Amino acid sequence: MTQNRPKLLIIAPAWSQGWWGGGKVLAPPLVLPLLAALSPADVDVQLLDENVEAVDTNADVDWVAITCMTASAPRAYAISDAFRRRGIPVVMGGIHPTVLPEEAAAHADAVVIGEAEPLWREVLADLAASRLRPRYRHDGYSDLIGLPHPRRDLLRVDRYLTTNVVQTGRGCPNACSFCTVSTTSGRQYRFRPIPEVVEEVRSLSSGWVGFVDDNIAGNARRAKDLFAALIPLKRRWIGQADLTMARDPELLSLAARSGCQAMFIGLESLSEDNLRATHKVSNVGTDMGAAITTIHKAGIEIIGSFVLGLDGDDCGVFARTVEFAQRHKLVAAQFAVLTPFPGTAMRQQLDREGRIVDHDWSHYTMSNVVFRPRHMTDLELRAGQKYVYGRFYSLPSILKRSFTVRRKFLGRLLVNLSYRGIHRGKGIHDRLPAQRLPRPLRASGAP
Ligand code: B12
Ligand code: SF4
Repeated sequence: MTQNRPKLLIIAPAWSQGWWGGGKVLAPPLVLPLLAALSPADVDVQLLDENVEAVDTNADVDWVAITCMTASAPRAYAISDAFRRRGIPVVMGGIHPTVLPEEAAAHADAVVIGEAEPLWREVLADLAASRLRPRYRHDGYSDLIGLPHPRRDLLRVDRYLTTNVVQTGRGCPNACSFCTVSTTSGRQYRFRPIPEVVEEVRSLSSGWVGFVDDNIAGNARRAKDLFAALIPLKRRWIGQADLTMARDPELLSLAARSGCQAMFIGLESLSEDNLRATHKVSNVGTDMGAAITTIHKAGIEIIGSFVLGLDGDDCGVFARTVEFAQRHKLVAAQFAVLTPFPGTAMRQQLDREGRIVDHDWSHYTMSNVVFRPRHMTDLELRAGQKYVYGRFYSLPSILKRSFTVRRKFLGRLLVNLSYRGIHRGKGIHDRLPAQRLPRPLRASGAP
């Protein structure tokens, strides 16, 4: 140790695509300022998000901690190896090491399996006493009571569109087969006490707030209490929810009155068979178009998320999906290539069927095809995603969707132009071979 206050560098490694253009990134990974806040005051913490700042593996630090998602795992391992070659101990945690601790252990002095809250101080105490263990695991999940406010002051605030990211709860009772959340965060909602959330939101700098809960409206009673408590704060916010919120007018009204501008909603697939097969229970049997209209009428925009390449999809899925997204005037949309993340039921299924063809985690970005689709080729799936993005974020489509809600025209336009920038500019389709749309897209009637 170089001095009395050990220097801890906490790193979020970059993933291959980056996430936002124009020199700024949408938002920081919440885990960075959260880990800083959980650290004792006698540790000198520095945060580094490689998406906005380069990592210097010769930095003058005593300890390194790295958070890791699947797409950033190879980069995390490379950074870790470089620090460890200098004899600096590295602790690794996050979704990917939690699901694959043995793999991460080959690149770290310690792997934290699961949530940091119950373990982090013990890890740091062991680092200080030079008795780090190779694994730290806490059975169960933290109760989310009394969490410290994340140390947003340690972030490069100038590099983000906002640092106002807040989590009010964790866990999800559903188990969609393509999703990691129920594996890593548990199948029960856990909620922070509402007064603590309100206090944190009140403490934030001006501007909009992003709630990173997987489904902020999943438990209607709690959501109503939360939204009611947020109303006096007069903040504008964006969150994630599911379509079931359309069934509850009171919930919708409270969400809108509390400042909800838009919800990121997993629409996933227009095929009922796909929804059933992937256990997307919140959408099964739902008239998605009607639900979208109801949410829009409450004054809440929808950023839709779709998965392409599910087993029920043929090449007609591309035109159908983008037409639906345009017809229902989604303010923005993400069209992900099905990606079998480790720890998901989808991966187990595709593995059993011998259909996983690419094991390079850096390709697990939802814009590469790493498995063999059932009713199309991998090239068709990649080209199909490119076609969908190109059509949804074409200027005529943007203008058509933006003009619909008069008072929100400018906001819609800006959001769309940013997304257009991401999908056209900075690499999301860089690896797609230049070629014309494949046969089935033409057959599906796509222009
Ligand atoms: C908000 C969010 C985003 C935001 C913000 C991302 C950002 N800058 O952080 C946006 C929309 C930009 C986004 C983008 C993407 N996301 Co995202 N995202 C989320 C979401 C909903 C919440 C993440 C969050 O902030 N959680 C709160 C923090 C506090 O939790 P945490 O990071 O898990 O950390 C806890 C533990 O894991 C652990 N821990 C984590 N790291 C470490 C490190 C150490 C040392 C220790 C001790 C402990 C520890 O302790 C923490 C506290 O308990 C999650 C779903 C989820 N529930 O995790 C998906 C999720 C993480 N995203 C996912 C994906 C795939 C992506 C994209 C690749 C999608 C895409 N193609 O665009 C990109 C990649 C972006 C990137 N690498 O930065 C997947 C990851 C799957 C996987 N196996 O990797 C998830 C799990 C969603 C899912 N349904 O499967 N995402
Ligand atoms: S996709 Fe959404 S509803 Fe399904 S398990 Fe993941 S977080 Fe829950």
